[in-house]
Amino acid sequence: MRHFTSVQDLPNLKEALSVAFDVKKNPFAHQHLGKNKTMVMIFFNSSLRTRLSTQKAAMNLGMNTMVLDVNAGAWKLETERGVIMDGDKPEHLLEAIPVIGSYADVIGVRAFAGLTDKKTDYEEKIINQFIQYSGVPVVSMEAATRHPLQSFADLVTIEEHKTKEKPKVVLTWAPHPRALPQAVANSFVEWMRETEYELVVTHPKGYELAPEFMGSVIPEYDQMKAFEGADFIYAKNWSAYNDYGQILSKDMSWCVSERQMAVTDNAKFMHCLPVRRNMIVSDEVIESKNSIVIQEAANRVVSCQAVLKMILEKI
Ligand code: AN0
Ligand code: CP
Repeated sequence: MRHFTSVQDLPNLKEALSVAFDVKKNPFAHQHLGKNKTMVMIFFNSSLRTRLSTQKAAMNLGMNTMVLDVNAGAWKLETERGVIMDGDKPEHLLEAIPVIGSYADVIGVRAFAGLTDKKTDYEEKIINQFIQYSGVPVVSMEAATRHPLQSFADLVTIEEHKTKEKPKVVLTWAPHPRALPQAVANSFVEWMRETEYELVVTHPKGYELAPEFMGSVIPEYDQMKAFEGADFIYAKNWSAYNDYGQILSKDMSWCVSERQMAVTDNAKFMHCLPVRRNMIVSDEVIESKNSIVIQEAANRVVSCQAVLKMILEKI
């Protein structure tokens, strides 16, 4: 594997899972792979988990790490070609990328959807330019349409906690005060569709995800019905795809509480974090013994280490 931006980049999902369980058991067994190799992490957006877990994964593999927050201390970057650069952005991405590439053996990039222009976001312009111009392997740390390191960690977490071979996994929309990208939800659906699990997606009308992610999955608009007999509840807010980037509902009845959890089959509760309590999920549910959000976040090291290991083996 050279770049990692989606589940499709993995040579094989089952093998990737076994690499993940192996690095979880033996985190320091492959330090020779990263010796004298440098991971540069570029953040266009904030992060707690991705920032720390990616660094930790790289360090476990013996790599050195460097982190750059583009919006805190670096030159502001112009991303459009052809612009007369007489504004507030002194540097162009087209110089910045190869320069960063010259310092790095692997680059991690976080560049969220702008949520103003669907075409620009869904073409994955920023991360694709890193792939095209950096000369080194590129790992998505959440791009415009996907968050594959998160989905991989989610899959590892479900594999660890499932009590049935084919658990019922429910992705539910929940309200949020700000417009958020569809990336986590898109990616979760994309990864779950690669498994044998029963996947149900529930959201208010208008929040349909892009058809290329949903495939043959039909949304269930009745949240209570979707939750019936579920083994895993995966909550997430996203803004509308069709009315691109819009907030169409703040219906608080979609906030995951004991009322909905009661109709599940003792389901585990998951969320990628950061989560707004009592918007997305009630205090009671996130604090309950069925909440596995911390284990899920811990597995971010595991998914990233598996990905970096597979990349380093090919450098
Ligand atoms: C981001 C999102 O929804 O894409 C990152 C989640 C991992 N969340 C927020 O901006 C709150
Ligand atoms: N889940 C996740 O990616 O968290 P951060 O935004 O804090 O990195």
